[in-house]
Amino acid sequence: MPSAAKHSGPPRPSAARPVHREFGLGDADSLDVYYAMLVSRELSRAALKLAFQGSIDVSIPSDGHEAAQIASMRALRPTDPVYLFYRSVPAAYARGMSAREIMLDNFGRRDGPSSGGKNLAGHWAKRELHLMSISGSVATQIPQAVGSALAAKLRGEDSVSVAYFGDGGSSKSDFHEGLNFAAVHQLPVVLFCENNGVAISVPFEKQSGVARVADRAVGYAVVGISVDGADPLQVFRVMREAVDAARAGKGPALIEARVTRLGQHTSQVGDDRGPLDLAEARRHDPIPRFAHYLRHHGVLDDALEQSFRERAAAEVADAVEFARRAPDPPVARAFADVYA
Ligand SMILES: Cc1ncc(C[n+]2csc(CCOP(=O)(O)OP(=O)(O)O)c2C)c(N)n1
Repeated sequence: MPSAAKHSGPPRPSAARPVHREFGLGDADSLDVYYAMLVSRELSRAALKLAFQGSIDVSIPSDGHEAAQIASMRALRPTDPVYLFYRSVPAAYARGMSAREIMLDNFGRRDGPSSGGKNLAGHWAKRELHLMSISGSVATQIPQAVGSALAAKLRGEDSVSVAYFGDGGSSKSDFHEGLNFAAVHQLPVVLFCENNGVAISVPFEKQSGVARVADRAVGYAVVGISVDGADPLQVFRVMREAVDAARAGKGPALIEARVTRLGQHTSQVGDDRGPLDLAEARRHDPIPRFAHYLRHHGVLDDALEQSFRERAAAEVADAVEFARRAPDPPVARAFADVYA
């Protein structure tokens, strides 16, 4: 198993060998991942600014979580059912939600795919992309993903369901019940925990008797893997193994991607980690790390980096202006799609 989940010490050096090809990601795939990381960071920063300006209600920064989400999504088929959580903009973008759609949801507009502007932003969903509708109650998406895996097994389909959640979510009964049920019935589901070491402000040590989320897998007799979530290549490798095994009928897996939350919890909840901790945290930023790796192996150079950054900024600026001008949901539809 990889070493300590602690967010301290220098970042690991880039792999000496170009492992991305070995892991099944070509040069173009790796650049796609890198570009999606850049757009996600721009989306996160733009949404935070819009929230501070009062243009949108809330934003949930994903800075630091990009590599874990984008690389893990790439290990799935486009039809595998995915249950995201509020910090999942990079995963939603990787699955195919456009920057414009994400901004429509941030602004609560009529054409936002998640809820047509009727839910709070952060409940990322789009039926056509098999991104399932989720609830704001932490970890409730876990038993839902497990249930959809049971449905797939009963129907003889070969899909793999995935639930994304945080370390705080792994303290909920939903996690334990879901994992146990998945293990008992050997269901094709992967539970993907983004462990950023803190649930709003409660450190993982104060909510867990085990050092790592992945350690909990032993108690349910499922595969548990802890991986450096700032390394998209390692995340892709372990996720693909888990997804392939689940699809082949070998049962569920629990993956813990150790990440650092580089921003605050949400636009509404400030950061109570001290300035020194934040300075240390920034050393684990997945974007410069992956850029360094790609440059080292001749996949990325100055010109490409510059054009990617300009394209990502333009894509997000366009999305903000598009969503700013988009129509609100009509009052007449206030009670449409609502259970009586
Ligand atoms: C059942 C429930 N309890 C409390 C909350 C309030 N809440 C929202 S986010 C959050 C923190 C969850 O932390 P974690 O799962 O580690 O994810 P992170 O925000 O760190 O990505 C809490 C407690 C909630 N939404 N649902």
